[in-house]
Amino acid sequence: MPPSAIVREPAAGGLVPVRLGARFGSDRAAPTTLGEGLLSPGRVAVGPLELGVSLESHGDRALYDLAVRNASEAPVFVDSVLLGWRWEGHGARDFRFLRHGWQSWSFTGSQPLDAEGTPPFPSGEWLRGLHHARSAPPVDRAGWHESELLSVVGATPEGVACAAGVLERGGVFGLVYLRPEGGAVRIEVELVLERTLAPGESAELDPVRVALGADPVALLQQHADDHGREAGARTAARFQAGWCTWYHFFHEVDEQDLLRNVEALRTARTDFPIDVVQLDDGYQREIGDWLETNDKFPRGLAPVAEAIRTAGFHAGLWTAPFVVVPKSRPYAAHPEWLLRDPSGDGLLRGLLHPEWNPIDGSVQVLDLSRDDVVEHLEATFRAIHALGFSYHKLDFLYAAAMPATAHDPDVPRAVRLRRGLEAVRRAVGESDFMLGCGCPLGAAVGIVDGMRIGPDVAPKWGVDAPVVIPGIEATQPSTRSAVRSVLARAFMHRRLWLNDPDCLMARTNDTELSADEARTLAAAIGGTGGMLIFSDDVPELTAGDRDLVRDTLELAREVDGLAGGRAVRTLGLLEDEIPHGVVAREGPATVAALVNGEDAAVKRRLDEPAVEVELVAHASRVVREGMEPELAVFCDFDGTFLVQDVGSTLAKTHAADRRPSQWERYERGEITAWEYNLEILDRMPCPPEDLARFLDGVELSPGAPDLIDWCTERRVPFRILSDGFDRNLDRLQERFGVQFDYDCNRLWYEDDVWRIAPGYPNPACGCGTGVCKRGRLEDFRRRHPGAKLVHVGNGRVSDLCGALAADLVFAKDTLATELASRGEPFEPFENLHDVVAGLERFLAQ
Ligand code: 9PG
Repeated sequence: MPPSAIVREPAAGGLVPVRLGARFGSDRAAPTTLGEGLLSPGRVAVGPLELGVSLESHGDRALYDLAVRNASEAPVFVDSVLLGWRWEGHGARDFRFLRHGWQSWSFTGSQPLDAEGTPPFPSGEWLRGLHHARSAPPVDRAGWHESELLSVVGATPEGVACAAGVLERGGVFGLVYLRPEGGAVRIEVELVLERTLAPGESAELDPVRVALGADPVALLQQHADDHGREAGARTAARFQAGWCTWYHFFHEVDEQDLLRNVEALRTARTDFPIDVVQLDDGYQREIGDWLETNDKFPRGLAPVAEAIRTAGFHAGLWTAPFVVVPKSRPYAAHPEWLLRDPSGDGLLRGLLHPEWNPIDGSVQVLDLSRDDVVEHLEATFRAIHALGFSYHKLDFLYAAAMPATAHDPDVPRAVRLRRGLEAVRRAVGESDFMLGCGCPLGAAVGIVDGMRIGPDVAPKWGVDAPVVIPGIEATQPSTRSAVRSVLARAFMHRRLWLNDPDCLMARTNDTELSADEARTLAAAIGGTGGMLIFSDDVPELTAGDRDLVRDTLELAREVDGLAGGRAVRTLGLLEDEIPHGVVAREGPATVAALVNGEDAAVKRRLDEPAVEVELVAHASRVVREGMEPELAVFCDFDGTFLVQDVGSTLAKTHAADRRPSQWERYERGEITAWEYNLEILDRMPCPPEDLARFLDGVELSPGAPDLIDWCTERRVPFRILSDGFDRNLDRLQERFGVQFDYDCNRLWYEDDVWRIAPGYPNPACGCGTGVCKRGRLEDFRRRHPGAKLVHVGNGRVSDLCGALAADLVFAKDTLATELASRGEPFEPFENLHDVVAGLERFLAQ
């Protein structure tokens, strides 16, 4: 093993430092020089610069912290800093590497590490700049392979691999260059800064990480673990299930299409247990005018958000916040807000989009180095949030970071993008869900909750030859390309954010996808455990299509539940351009999706459980083992999981006048439990601070966390069923530091009053509540017929129908009295410690 290696691993050899370098020039416009020094810790002089290198070595991995200082008497433009190693001592000769793309849609898949390097881009610098941090590679990179943000390179039969990358957080763009050199591999990481430093001025750079090991996928997972931790990744959002307008209606979407689907989703809640309804491109007056609608949405956005929310969903809105077209208001009012092209002669074109700009297709880009632009963005998103949208799909984000002439040239491109994302976050608050799309990945870590990790899906497998654009075919909408990136980037899920694999299209009508292809998309989405958003015209779905949506939702949720969503491993990552699938394991549970992205039949195998399947072209197979629960616990919230009853206490304090008479009406059977809720709580004017204060005073029932732990340890599904409200449950989970799945009603604050919507009403049941607990138990039983269902509750209103549908009931208070008077069996309990003890006894029988 090489003695001077900074990272070593018994089988995988060592990484020997080769060079430290910087590209610099006298100013931004001047040609750059590549200066070199030794890659060693300390202060290293490179031309007029002093590079500060600190190295933390941990055996098989190392972290570099870097700073660059202008040690000269004149300003220096720093284009980039680079670090290089030679990977040797592993005995392998034939390598493949992961070419990882710059932004969501850019090509990500494995390729052979041949001697030619990345082929020259065939379609010009501007187009290359849409998918690469650099619109042209430096000439000395000829013969090198290029990957963005990170890469892993490995040799399969030898089982050796090396990962390298930048732990970006919006300071620089990281690039990884690789090339074979005899039996060794040269690996260089380059940090693109593009900033002028005054004499004596210094800049800190995002950290660089390198690691060696036997398994390329494990290396990527550890790399992303460290990246997420260093950059404060937001990985804790609940599983996102939703519906989106785009992949059925595209630009043609109108208010009626949306409302029809909201209604269909509301009435089919049990078939499609989703939370988010997201309106995509097509509603806005012009690109850039996000608060005004076109004539397909004649009433504006407010009624749309209202309709989505009263149907019980979170309202989601698509925007492309950093781009504008000439007909938009910001463009007309503030030409100075726009980025100019790199030469400074004309405006920068962020993309060509004839649907957005029928005149010449050109779309311009806001200059986020300007404070007034940042303020404009913040105001826009404050208004979107105030309209009631709490899920934000932020699209075409790369445009903000394209090479351009900006108002402040020394705000690096990654920082421009970061400033824009931060403005949106400030505006929408901590609890709204931000989804990055068309986004350079590293710069968004720590700000977005979700990230599109592949190109657009399409209702067809490949890209039709006449529309192929040379150099970016792999980024153009196609299900094949989406599947490739979704499988290859699976390791990022819940390490950097929640992965958004793009939408499921389950329809068998109105699509060019074969049944196998639609199922392969579903297997890739479900098997990787990312977000599940489907995009079909709901009333048009056949029973079989609906089953595919439901099954995929279930699969994705299950996989996301394994090892905190971090159990997924890509299969065959470095073997073919399209990986062979994914597998997720925890304890006795295994979920795998075996995928054939090729155009001919292949065999795919799994070791544990031993499975070998022959898959025809574009087909897939989902394998589930050890996933069937034997037991599932459904627990009421108010008065059961919680000591207090939030709803009835609020009613007592804030609707004291109306409460007795409405309760009498309920007792006489004139109104249902949900109608009682509407009478008492809907439009209640209690200030949010009062509600927050009240929630600060409630307590968990003794044993509540133990019950959750007991279930988690035994992989027993645990679910809160509550006729209370999501907002309160969310707040209390945060306050108590506990996490659980729940089905409940919706609550939001709008125009100074509280509004409510039912979660899972069931007119077929006599309970009349917003969440029919019997309905939830029966739905679970249909899908898991072998499981024993446990219900824990205290009330005779919402808990009774659930208790009657369960195999084992823990009851207290009025539920116990009611069951006793009916002669129904139950176990009495005082607190949730008793329930844990009772469950132990039940299992021991
Ligand atoms: C709405 C769509 C959907 C989709 C996004 C994004 O290069 N292009 O011209 C290009 C057009 C559309 C596109 C990606 C690239 O899709 O990913 O989900 O929201 O915008 O216009």
